[in-house]
Amino acid sequence: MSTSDPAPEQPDALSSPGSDTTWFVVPLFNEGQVVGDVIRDLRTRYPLVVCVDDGSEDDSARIAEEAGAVVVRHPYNMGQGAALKTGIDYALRDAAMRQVVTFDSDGQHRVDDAAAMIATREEKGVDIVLGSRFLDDRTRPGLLKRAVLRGAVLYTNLTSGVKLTDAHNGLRVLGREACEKIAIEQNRMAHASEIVEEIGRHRFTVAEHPVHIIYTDYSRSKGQPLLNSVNIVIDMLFR
Ligand SMILES: Nc1nc2c(ncn2[C@@H]2O[C@H](COP(=O)(O)OP(=O)(O)O)[C@@H](O)[C@H]2O)c(=O)[nH]1
Ligand SMILES: [Mg+2]
Repeated sequence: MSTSDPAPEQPDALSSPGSDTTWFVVPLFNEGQVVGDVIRDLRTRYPLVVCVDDGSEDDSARIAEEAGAVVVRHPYNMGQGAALKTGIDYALRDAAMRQVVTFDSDGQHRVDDAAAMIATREEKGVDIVLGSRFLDDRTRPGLLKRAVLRGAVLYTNLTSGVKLTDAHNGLRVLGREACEKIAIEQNRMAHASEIVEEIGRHRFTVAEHPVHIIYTDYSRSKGQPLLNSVNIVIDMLFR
């Protein structure tokens, strides 16, 4: 940021319960069009935000930084799984951190849902709260995407022993112990199934929480192509 730019507005750190002990980990790859609004919106309630920029070719990193996030940069594109690992490791360096929220940078996640999930973790006393777009009817993914996501859930429920309704939802709240123990080795999109398998392996307690994933023309044009589910299966089989 140049010295002539105004200092970023300081959000009220007490505005949401847990805001001083919760780090938002935000994977970032070529989202310059939207990431500034996403980070500003988030930081009105949760000031601790780390974006992991993963070799973006646009000005995503600069925009995220100007919006007030800490930005950690990978030297080249390593994948969303690798970015989450980097962001969680960063958050673990804060001794006061009690939980991490993984939150997308493309505007598909709602801060209200994250806040409700943080409250649920507290109320239920569980290690982890996972977002699910299939617990209510707010999210409309389209028939084919719905079928692929359902297939992913069946597969992950079988391999992990954890019974979920949505296995590939990027909105999660992970308590500190889960952050310390869950090993993410799948650099790319198979990390979502891997996280659920790790939850099963460590026997962490889990609650699901309904979330609204917002599908826009922007998110559809940029998001993971359905064909990528084939790559995910291959990644999982040959790890
Ligand atoms: N760091 C990093 N983030 C990524 C990568 N690919 C996607 N993302 C981010 O991860 C989030 C979800 O990715 P997206 O492609 O929208 O997946 P979808 O919503 O499941 O279709 C978004 O915030 C992206 O910016 C990547 O290779 N590296
Ligand atoms: Mg997306």
